[in-house]
Amino acid sequence: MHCTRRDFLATFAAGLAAPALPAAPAGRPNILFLLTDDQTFDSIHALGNAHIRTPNIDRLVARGTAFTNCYNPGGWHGAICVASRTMLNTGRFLWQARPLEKDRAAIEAAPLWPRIWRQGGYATYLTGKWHVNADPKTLFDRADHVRPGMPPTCEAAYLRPKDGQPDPWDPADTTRPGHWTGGKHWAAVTADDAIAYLRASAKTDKPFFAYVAFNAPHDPRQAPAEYQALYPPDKIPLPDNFLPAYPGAAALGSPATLRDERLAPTPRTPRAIQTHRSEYYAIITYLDDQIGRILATLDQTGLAENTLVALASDNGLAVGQHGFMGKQNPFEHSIKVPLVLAGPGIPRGHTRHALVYLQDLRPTLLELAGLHDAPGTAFRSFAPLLDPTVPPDTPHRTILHTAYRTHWRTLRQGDWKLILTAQGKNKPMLPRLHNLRDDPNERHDLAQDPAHAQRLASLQAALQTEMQRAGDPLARPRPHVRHTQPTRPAEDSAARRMA
Ligand SMILES: [Ca+2]
Repeated sequence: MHCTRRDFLATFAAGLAAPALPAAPAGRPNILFLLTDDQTFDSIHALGNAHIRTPNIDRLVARGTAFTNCYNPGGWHGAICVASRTMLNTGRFLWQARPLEKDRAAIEAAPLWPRIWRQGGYATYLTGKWHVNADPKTLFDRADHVRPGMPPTCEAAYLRPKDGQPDPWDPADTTRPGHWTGGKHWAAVTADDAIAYLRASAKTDKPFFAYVAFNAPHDPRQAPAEYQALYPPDKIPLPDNFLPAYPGAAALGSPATLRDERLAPTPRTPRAIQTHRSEYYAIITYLDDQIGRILATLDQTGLAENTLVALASDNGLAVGQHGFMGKQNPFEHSIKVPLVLAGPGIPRGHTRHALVYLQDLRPTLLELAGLHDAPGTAFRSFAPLLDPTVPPDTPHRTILHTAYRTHWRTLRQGDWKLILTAQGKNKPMLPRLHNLRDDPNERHDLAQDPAHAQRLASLQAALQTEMQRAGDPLARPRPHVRHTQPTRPAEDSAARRMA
């Protein structure tokens, strides 16, 4: 029987009005949240990358709904993961989440995501990367193999390969640190943990929220030799936005000395980029197999029919596009992530192009489970878009902006994308303008084209408004705005503090 999301919610909606429930009624969905690290949106075969093999994620896409325009709002330092995961787990937008990173008491007082699930009657579980300044052992009912921001690495993994020289790094060498630390690849450990948890949970009636956070495919990009053999570097196509170096990389806050950028020598060479992309694809295929083992366990245990699966990543990655290796730049490859939902009530084989923030997933999953996010959250549920009768072009956010330190801001509206780059104190930010429909790889800057002058001005004004609403420290003060438009209290007070 086909079951829409509304039908599904109706089956367990009774009795959910109270904010804290002693026990979840039978029939509420389990939540399996699969979070990967540094996986760009264009890394899934079924979603358009013909060169990569992801058969298990492809099956998830086929039985679910994929969101093709999912963005992380940005970061306040090079570790974009921290910003992304702090926002997801606190429900606060970038500039309100930033002070929490160093303030354990403040973050513990925030409406943390796992705590909301627990209060809603869910068993809560974490395995893998956390990277949020709050104690996961007290936040989750159970936490296994809690991992740091990245696996231990070593200098041999950097500034390689160099043309004309032997490569000092072998991604399949299990005696190296990185994901091999401890003897078993960390992605396999995470999957083993998740599988054991699912098997145990299948024997209980309590619904669960399992936060399964792989360190893969974050560097060092390692995978067993048979996965590496799938991707001979000389067969990997160079991206068409390949550049030996990005002019103005330092102004964007991504100089060649930044940790992520040091992974390959500058200027980038085709061989270096083909090698890194080969290793990136190999670890993603290995990750895909681990995800496949977890999804098979859902089927074997009978949990699949009542478990909502969400797959996403914390941020994207350049791996040789626009001259960058890392994720601290404003281009789509680095700010846009995959997002797939599947399970009871989720339309099969659907694709949504609406603009969403990754962290909109937080209230969405809560809503799908009949729970409410904390008042004042900066993020908004896109659950209404999981109704197949809602027209395909229905928007979620008509406008979406992202930011990185004082270096750059982006705005997306329809097919258009504005990038502003800082040029130094008291100097206006330099614009770039792209039409993503005609130019998805952001190669043709239209900012100086007089034909687009009016559009450029309008997007710049819209970005300024978004920055003001978000409490962005670079936003110009907004006169009389409180009399002309409603703002959320948290944003408003944050804006005053920043001013
Ligand atoms: Ca990351």
